[in-house]
Amino acid sequence: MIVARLLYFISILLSCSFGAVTNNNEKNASCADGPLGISITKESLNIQIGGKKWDHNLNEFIESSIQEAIESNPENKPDIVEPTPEIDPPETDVKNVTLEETDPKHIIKQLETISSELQNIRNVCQQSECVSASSVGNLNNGDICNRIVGISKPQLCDASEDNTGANKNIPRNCKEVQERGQTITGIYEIQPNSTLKPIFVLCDMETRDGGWTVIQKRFDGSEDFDRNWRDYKFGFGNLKRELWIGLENMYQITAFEASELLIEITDRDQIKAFAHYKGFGIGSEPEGYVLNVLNGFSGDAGDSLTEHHFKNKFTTKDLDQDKHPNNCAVLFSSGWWFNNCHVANLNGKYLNIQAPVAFTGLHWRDFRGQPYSHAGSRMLVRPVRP
Ligand SMILES: [Ca+2]
Repeated sequence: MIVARLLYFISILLSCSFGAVTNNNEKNASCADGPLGISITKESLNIQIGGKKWDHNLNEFIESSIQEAIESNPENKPDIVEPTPEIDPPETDVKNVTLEETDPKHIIKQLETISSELQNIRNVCQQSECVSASSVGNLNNGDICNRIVGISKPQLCDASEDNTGANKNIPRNCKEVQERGQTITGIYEIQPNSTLKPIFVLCDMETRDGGWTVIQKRFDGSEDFDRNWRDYKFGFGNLKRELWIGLENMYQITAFEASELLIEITDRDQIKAFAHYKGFGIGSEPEGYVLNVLNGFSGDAGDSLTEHHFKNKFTTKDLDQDKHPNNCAVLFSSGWWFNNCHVANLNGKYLNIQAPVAFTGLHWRDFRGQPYSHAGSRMLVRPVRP
C-alpha cells in the first residue's frame, strides 16, 4: 500500500520533470532543470527540484494523496484500505536519497527503490520487531531507555527525551565519560557521531584503568543471540544483563579513531582469560561491517581471531557473507565475523556445558579448546590515547 501511495507522488514528480524538459509554460517554469532531491524521514517528505523545495508532513502527504487519488478516479477507492497503524522506524533507518537523473525512466526506477525501502522499514516495524512499551512491563520511560539497547530505543525515548543531541556536549565514548570525571562502572549516555542520536551504553570504569565501552556481554544465557541482521545491526539485549551493542554503533565508535579491543572470557570454573588487541575496528554496513582492523595481540586466552576472522564480513542467518558453502550463522546459531566457519564465536549458543559438537557453543579455540563452551564473555573497546 505504501508503494501505491508513493506512486502517486511519483506521478506528481514526473509531471513536473516532464514539464521541465518539454514545456516552458508558466505552470512548469518552477520545475527548473537540475538535480532532484528527495529526503524521506519518519515524519517528513522533502522534495527539491532545481531551486524549488516542497516540505510535507509524511503522513499528511500520504493521506492527502490518497484522497486526491480517490477524487480523481473513484475506481481507485476499492484498492485503498484504511492505513495500518504507523510505527515510527528507528531514526537510523532514515533514507536520504539525491536523484541526479533527469531521464524520467531512471527517475521512476529510483523512486520505486525509495518506496520499496520505505515499505521495508515499515514492514519490519509492523512485524513487531520494534519493541513496544507494553512489552517491557511496568518500567517507567527512564528505566526503559536505560535498559534497552539498540532498535527500540529511539521509538521509546523520543517523546520525553531530547535525543537530538543539539546543544548538548555528549561524550563520544566511555573513555570521554571517564575523562569528565566519572569513575563508577555503569550506564552512561554517549554520542559516537554527532549526526546520530545519543545512545546509552555500559561503561566499565575499573578494568585496566577503565574507560571501556562494553560492546558484547554474556554471562547467563538469558539473551537470545540467534538473531537476524537487523538485530545485530542495531543491537539487542539489556544494559544490565546480556547485550550486543549493535554493529552500527560499533562502527561509529571504532571507525573514526584508533581503538583497542579487550576480550574477556570466563570458563565454567569462573576462571578468566584475556585477549587484548591494540588495534580494532570494523567497516560500515556497505562494507559488511568487515573486521578490518585487528592487530597487536597479547593475552593469556590466545589469539583466536586474527588468523581466521580478520578481514571477514559479518554474517547473520538472513545475510550470508561468509566463505562457507552454506550459512555459518545458521549452522552455529549466531551472527559473527564467520570465515569458513570459525575458530572463535563469542556469540555462539549458550550451553555452559561441554559442547556436544565441537564449535557449537560460546567458543574460543585457544582457551580450553574446541568442544569447550564457556560460561561468559565480554568485548570492550576504548579509544587509544597517545
Ligand atoms: Ca556462505
